[in-house]
Amino acid sequence: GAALLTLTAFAQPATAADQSTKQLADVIPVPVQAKPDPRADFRLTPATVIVADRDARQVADYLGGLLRPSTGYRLPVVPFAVTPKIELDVAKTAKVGAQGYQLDVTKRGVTIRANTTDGLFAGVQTLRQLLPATIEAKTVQHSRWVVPGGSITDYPRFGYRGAMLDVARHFFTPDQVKLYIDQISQYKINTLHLHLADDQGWRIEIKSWPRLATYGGSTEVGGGPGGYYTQAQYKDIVAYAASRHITVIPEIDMPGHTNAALASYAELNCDGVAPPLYTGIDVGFSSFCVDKDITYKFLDDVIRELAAITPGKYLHIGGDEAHATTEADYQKFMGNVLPIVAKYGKFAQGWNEIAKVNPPLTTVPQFWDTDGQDDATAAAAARGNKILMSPANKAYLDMQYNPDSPLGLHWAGYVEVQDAYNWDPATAVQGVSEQQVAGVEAPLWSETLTNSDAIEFMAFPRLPGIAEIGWSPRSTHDWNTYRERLADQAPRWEQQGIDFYRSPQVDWK
Ligand code: TNX
Repeated sequence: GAALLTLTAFAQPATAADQSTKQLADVIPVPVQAKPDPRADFRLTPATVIVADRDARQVADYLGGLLRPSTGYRLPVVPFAVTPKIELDVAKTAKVGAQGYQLDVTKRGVTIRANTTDGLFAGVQTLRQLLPATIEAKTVQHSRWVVPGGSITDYPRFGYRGAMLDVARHFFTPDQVKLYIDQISQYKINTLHLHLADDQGWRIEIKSWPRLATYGGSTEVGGGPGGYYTQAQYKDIVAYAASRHITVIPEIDMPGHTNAALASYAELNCDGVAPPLYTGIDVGFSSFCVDKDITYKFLDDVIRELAAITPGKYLHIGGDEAHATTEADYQKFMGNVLPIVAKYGKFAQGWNEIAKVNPPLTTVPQFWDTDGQDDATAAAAARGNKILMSPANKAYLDMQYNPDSPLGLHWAGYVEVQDAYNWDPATAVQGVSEQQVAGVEAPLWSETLTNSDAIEFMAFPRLPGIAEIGWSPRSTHDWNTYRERLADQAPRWEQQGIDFYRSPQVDWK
């Protein structure tokens, strides 16, 4: 992206080609309803102000931060309505619910109204995509900043639209996590699930068990130096995510995927012997000692400390691939741990294996299978648990696109851009219907990924497809129109420096 950024920065003043060629619905995720009014285009000029009262101030500042570098305009945030304006208004807004927004574009300005600041933020992401791609540049551009006229009414199909980042197999720094937060938030992703502990690394400071981070976090897949977040750094990531209207859900995987913890404290092992740190990519060989009291004292401490620094309602306790734990032990273990989560005021999320233990109805099993079928998940849905959809052969961003992809795994198959888009959460799992679905999540496991370029290459362009499935109405689902809107994102990603995969399935702009 850097080379192109320079080119664009010195490009000639705007030609007709970059004037208001945008259509009002030319957005990902595609809005619920868009009524274009071609006589009502709005042109952003040096005179434009951002109108926002106290409630809308944070989103207004964020919007100003997006628009100022490339326009070079002052775009002051003012508390009174003057024109030309972009007005952000938290006010009772019919039809759009807690996360939606109403966006109106006239010659005199743009108004975004929402019931909540989350809704305003979503509306700002839409406005951003309605401007020319050069709006994403980091230096002043000579573009005509035209927003197509008309009205959008928009709200999500599912309340939960997530991305997961595995910081355990390879560690990613707070800045790398923040960059990903910025990238995913443009597609109205509202949850970041951080996979904080696995066999290869423990990535969060726990003050009562300090060796988890200092020793258990000291390496990663391939034997590199690893790393961990101090609680202060974690809180800073959580706050940064909140500023992008994203809730962080931290995961400590258990009872399997626990070698890093077992290596850090010998007393957590049934035989009292700490195994060595692990830097390979096998799964299913480790387990907490289900019959030892210290296991639950330990988990009480971990969950207490993690709950205290996590404002969101959910803690993810993993539960997947516990091949080194017997079925009876798994039941006993989860029977002991789920009440600890509740004791610290949180609800549990877990991989779909957790459905086997008849968890409280507030527990959210996350479906990750590939065959669209799991009796325990269907039974949990029938009891009233909401199910989160991450079918690995559709939603796993760490799957290779094709056999030649330089990064990724393929145990769930190859997942091209069209595969990641062409599925429906309401029919993805037998016995789980639309009303029983919490939403969608795109997990990015990091066995083969070591830096932000790698994250970007795997997430883009598949993540926007998952985001659209989670947000846009079922009736809008259409690969042919989607792939055209997706092609339009490419110049934005180039401006943003996103190193995306140029799938041959899309005619990139
Ligand atoms: C399966 S998905 C796992 C992870 C791996 C991933 C790689 C799941 C719940 N467990 O431990 O990282 O496959 O794709």
